[in-house]
Formats: sequence, C-alpha cells, structure tokens
Amino acid sequence: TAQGGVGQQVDYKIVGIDPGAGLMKATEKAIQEYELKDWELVEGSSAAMTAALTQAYKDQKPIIVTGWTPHWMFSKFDMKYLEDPKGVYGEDEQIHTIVRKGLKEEQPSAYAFLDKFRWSPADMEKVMLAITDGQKPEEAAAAWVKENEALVNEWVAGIEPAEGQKLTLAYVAWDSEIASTNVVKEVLEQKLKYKVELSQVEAGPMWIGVSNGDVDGMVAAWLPTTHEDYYQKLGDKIEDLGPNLEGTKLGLAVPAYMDINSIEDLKK
Ligand code: PBE
Repeated sequence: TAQGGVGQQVDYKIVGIDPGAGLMKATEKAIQEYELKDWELVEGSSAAMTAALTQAYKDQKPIIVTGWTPHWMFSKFDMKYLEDPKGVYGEDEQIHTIVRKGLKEEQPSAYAFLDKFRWSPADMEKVMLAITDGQKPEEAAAAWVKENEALVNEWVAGIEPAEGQKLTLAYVAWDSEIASTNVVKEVLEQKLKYKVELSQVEAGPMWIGVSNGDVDGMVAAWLPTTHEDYYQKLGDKIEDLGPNLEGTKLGLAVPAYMDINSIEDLKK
C-alpha cells in the first residue's frame, strides 16, 4: 500500500533543523517512543529544511519535516501535522522574553518595552511571509511596525527614549525568531532610539549569552517544554519576562497530499 511504502519513499529520513533546537530533541524522543528503528533524523538548518520542503512540494513528492507553528509553511503549502497519540511533542506552550540580570536597573527603557512586548501568531506569520516572499528581515519588520502603529505605541507608551544606548539581542536563525527579533529591534531603534546589535547564534549559546550577560536579552525562549533543558540549567541566572506569544505547536509535518496521518503510520 501507499502507507506501507512511506519509509521507502522518503528513504527513512525525517528532515530536521539545527541540532540545538528543542524540536530536534523531541523528534529523537519520538523516534524512540514510536520505535522507528530504521528512521534517521537529518540535521541541518531551518533554511535547508524549508528549501527541501519547497522543492518536494513543487514536485509533489513525499517529505517529512520537523515543523512548528507559527510558521509560513502552513500558509504557503497545504500541510498537515502527523498525529502524535503519545504526546511526545507536548502541549501548547508559549514563547517567552528573557533578559539578563541587571537590565532593569541599567537599561530601564529597553526592559520596560521588552516586558510589554506581546503579539499574536497571525502578527508573526505576516512578518515571516513577507520575508519568505523576498523582503529583507529589517524591511519586513519596519513595514509591520508601520502598519501596526497603534499596537506598537501601546508597547512603548510612557517609556523614555534611550538616546543612542547600545543593546544586543541574541537569536537563532529559525524563521519565527528572525521575524520576532527584527520587529523588536525595529521598535527599540525607531521608537526608543537604541542602537541594537543582533547576535545570531545556536540555541545553547543564546541561552548562555543571556545568563552570563554577554547579551542583553532574547525573545526566542520556547517554554515550558521545548527549551526545558536550557531553562533548568540557567533559569536562576536570567530574568524571565513571561510570554510574548501564545498558540504554538511542534511536530512532524507533511504535505497534505501524503497518505499518512499519524506518526504511528511511519512504522508500517
Ligand atoms: N523551533 C522554533 C525552536 C524554537 C523556535 C521550534 C524550531 C526549537 O525547536 O527550539
């Protein structure tokens, strides 16, 4: 049957992303728990994964990727998550804003805005889509800020501009975090007059950078599950400003034209 052939069709490969991602750890766990012995999780990057997906979709070929929401792949392509009856990928979680200790005293304006920053999956998706469609991240962020002036002004209401102070934000090159981090940079620069440097790193160094004060903060912490390891190790050396976005999901995603519905179908 077509179902029985899925492993052969995709060469028993799941197309993954960067090894530091929580999504990769969850997928290794899924391979264990669903006893997918012949299967391999291929390491790469967010960009390599979406390139492979784009090509496969164009050719209407089978592919299995590590996916998450918010992500533009679900609006560009007709995709579905494979059911996860064992609950390996966890429940809904939130994306948190994390800052270094001492930021509140040393950069009260940045701290106040970062504490206030909160948006929706639809907002984030809009920025992600613009970037996928060819805009530079800074351009897409600036356009979004312009179109959402009322919300942005709420975030910065009553906050004193910082007049040229420097700030560094860390992020990982995940599509979702490229979008959020560039929007936050744009607001800090345009509305609060900071000079913001973005430091693109892997997930581990991102968390460590905030914990040791090398960077001022990040808006890319997926909690309580996806980045649990990092949080457990470093949670008392950082300040958690709480969720900036709710309504996320992680899992294995496939084009809707594939004839499988559950991770369990990969065993057949
Ligand atoms: N992600 C996107 C990240 C968090 C943001 C799901 C790829 C991760 O797996 O760590």
